Amino acid sequence: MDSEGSKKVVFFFPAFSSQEATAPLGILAVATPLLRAGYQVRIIDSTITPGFQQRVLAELEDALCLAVSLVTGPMIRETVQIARAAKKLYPDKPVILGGWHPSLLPDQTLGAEYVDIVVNGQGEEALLEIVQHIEAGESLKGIPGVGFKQGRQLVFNTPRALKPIRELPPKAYQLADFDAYERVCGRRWAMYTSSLACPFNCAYCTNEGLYGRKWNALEAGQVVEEVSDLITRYGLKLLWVVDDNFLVDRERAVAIAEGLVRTGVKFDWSIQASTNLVTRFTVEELKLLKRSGLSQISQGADSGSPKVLHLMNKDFQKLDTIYRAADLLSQAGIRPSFNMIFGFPGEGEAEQRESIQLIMKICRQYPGAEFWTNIFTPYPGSPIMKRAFELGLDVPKTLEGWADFFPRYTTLPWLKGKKHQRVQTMRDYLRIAFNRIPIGVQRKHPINRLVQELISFPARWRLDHDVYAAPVELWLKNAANRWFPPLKSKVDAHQLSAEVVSC
Ligand code: B12
Ligand code: SF4
Repeated sequence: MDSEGSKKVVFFFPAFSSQEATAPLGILAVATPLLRAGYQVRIIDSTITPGFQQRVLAELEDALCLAVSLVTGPMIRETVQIARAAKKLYPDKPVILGGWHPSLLPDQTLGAEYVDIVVNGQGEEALLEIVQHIEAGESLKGIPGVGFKQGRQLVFNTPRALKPIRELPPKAYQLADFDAYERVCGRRWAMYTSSLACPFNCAYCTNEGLYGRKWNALEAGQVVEEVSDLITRYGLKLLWVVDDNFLVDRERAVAIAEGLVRTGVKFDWSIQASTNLVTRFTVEELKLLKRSGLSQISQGADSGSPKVLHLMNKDFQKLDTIYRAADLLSQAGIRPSFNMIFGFPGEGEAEQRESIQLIMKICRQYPGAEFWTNIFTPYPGSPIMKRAFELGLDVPKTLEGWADFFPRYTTLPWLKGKKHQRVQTMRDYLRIAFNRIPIGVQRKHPINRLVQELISFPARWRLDHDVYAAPVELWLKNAANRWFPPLKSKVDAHQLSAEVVSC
């Protein structure tokens, strides 16, 4: 059967190499206008779909097109695999790429021979218009935010103006197979957005490129209504509000907490926010947020060095606010979760020590606090890219090349060999020195847990004294992992050392 008269759109979501599996919000967002316009939508997420390639090809047989959502990094591997297979079997069915990577590098992405169309930025209206034009056999010329091929020529229409979140339709959560995600991840959870953009512009962050800096948000009442409906309808235990900076409007945050407490819905939720905004709240207000279910705030502490924070364009965050945020959140019973970045241009061993000292101090003083570390990865579209190029960074020239970008590119021109090894070893010791709670549930073998507990003491000593030679504890940990693997690892995606995004 061909696609004559078809009203079907097939979405593919490639594995993002993380245990934190749940429904892809980008696809749920762009699916709603299609459903409203009478199109059928199929989502194939490789993380929960055995034999995903055959499934995509089978679904495509009577469909109009294939649409893929991806960010820079390992997701590109399966994107290329599926797009190539689709083009081979159905050369006339357009392959559309949307999401962060195509938005930040539209030219290079469209340059791949197996890509027909790219969407730059918000996709709700753009994709609907594309699909309607494909159905009608019309050219895509003039559809804002869209790049396409005309013969061998790449054509880019004018950019599409950003829509504030209040004007965007709700996400199509009804398409998500939460049972399947729960089987893979071990936890029944979903993502949700209540605001867009962030008023700041950290040098390593790509957000301004896609969403600008004009923070805009849903009214508290709408958030309360949508969230409580989601939790009860799908039996969710956890909601991760993936807003870039949830706490920009203090009164709105308090009103959301009050509203959620009033509904009586019981669930955990977590947010991303910068420490300077956390410290504007009183302990009483934070306790109210806690009563509403807020269990964790993920914050970009990023460095313990004022010099590096300045280089990161983070003067809005003083070191003191990191300590105060840890203190206030601990008093309120909300887990303070911090991200740290090692290897930012300009950081040396002295600054790395400052970061380690910050982590050690906070973790000792506030036992509930946790730190997630990353080695700096320079992403296209972030303000630091210019400096990274000056320092000798070389980036891939093709779409396929970016598949290995993360984590391979954590070996940087200014952080390689022994320097890189040292940072990796420090991070390994930090992982065992203090406990952290990932979203994905992986039940450790009891012996493994005991080993981890025992080696946490020497790990802390090493971090205190800056001694990393002959890392026997790490060998022990690896051996324990090999001999006593996690009790029930159902994770499909290959696990990397990916650690949460910074805010
Ligand atoms: C949730 C999230 C994750 C989750 C994903 C969970 C999941 N099940 O999907 C987890 C924790 C796994 C994760 C991991 C990582 N993430 Co992440 N993540 C996010 C976050 C916070 C929200 C994404 C989201 O769903 N947003 C809500 C949806 C509705 O918005 P959206 O994705 O922008 O979608 C819109 C458009 O992009 C477009 N669109 C999206 N898909 C499609 C598809 C089609 C066909 C079309 C037409 C349009 C379209 O239309 C949508 C609606 O307007 C973003 C930050 C952000 N502000 O978005 C970072 C972000 C996407 N992550 C980022 C990074 C760097 C990572 C990591 C590499 C971090 C790390 N060091 O470990 C890892 C690695 C991922 C991997 N291995 O590939 C970067 C990506 C930069 C880039 N160049 O791609 C971001 C932008 C953070 C940042 N500010 O730098 N991440
Ligand atoms: S890292 Fe966080 S605080 Fe900084 S600009 Fe990006 S979203 Fe905003």
